[in-house]
Amino acid sequence: MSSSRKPNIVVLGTGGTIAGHGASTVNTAAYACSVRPIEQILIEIPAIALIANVKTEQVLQMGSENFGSAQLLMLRKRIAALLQDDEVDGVVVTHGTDTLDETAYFLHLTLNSVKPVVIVGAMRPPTALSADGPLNLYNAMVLAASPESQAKGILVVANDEIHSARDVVKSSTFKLEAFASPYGPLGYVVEGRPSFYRLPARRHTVNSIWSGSEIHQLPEVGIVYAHGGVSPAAIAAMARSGVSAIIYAATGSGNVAADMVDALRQARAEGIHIVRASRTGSGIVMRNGAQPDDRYDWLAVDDQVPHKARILLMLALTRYTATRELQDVFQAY
Ligand code: DAS
Repeated sequence: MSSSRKPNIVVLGTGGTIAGHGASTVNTAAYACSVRPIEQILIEIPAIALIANVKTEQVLQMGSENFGSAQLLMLRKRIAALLQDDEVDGVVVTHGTDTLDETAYFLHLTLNSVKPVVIVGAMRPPTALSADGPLNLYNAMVLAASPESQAKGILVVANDEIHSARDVVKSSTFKLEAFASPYGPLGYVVEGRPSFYRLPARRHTVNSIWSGSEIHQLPEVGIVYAHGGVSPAAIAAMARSGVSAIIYAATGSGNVAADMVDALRQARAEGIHIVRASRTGSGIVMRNGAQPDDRYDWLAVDDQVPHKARILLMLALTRYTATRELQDVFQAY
């Protein structure tokens, strides 16, 4: 891209609160989601035309709580095709916030390009007082248009902060600062200028083993959430549902109640991979720490939260079946 021309950015609209509509300006919880077309959302932010040439595509119009493997694979395919086009300098995806962190991580692990890809949503619909969508989207465009964003993996921008797709998690039901990373944001966007202070250390995009391959289908991986008095029946039911792996969102550092150990070992004996994760939301679950993973042939999640570990494991299972190789994936990505 020559410095004299504005970058060409493609914005893919998928729905969510950023495309919502409330009956009144005080509706910040009860409003219609996924109704405003992406073209209209952009028209209402004229400052964007000053920083980029914009094309839009309405690829979906639905709440991200409905996203599954089909939507992830479709988005990856479309974005990959756009990134191959020499005329496209970057891509922005507007997305519901509920599973935005999962989609962002999936793309972070599977896109084969150094061009900026930014995922953005909003916690309030555009009709609400102090709506956050317009500035979030403007900041996403700034990032996608900036050469500084290249080769940093998929970025999520929210509430002025730039997050790595690997680390970011939606961590509030309503606050504007709903997106957080356990190690902090990579940087900020302020008044149309991105400032980066950190880089993701783990493998992504062009250095990820999945970025070069076609992926047509993802295996089923389920999550079982631990609690006091949790029933082993939850594991048995999940195992019967036909999953290839179960992520057990265990208590604390990956502790497994005595009752549950047998059920998880039984599932493993039936060929289902078992991953010990934690429901705490941050920190490491160490292999052979709270449980003898080597003896049970289980996996330990390292530091990923259960719902993002699920994305990583679905991809890992497209390549590997051996416990050792799957464990290496958790340590590398
Ligand atoms: N329904 C939610 C979603 O699409 C709303 C949101 O965008 O926050 O994820």
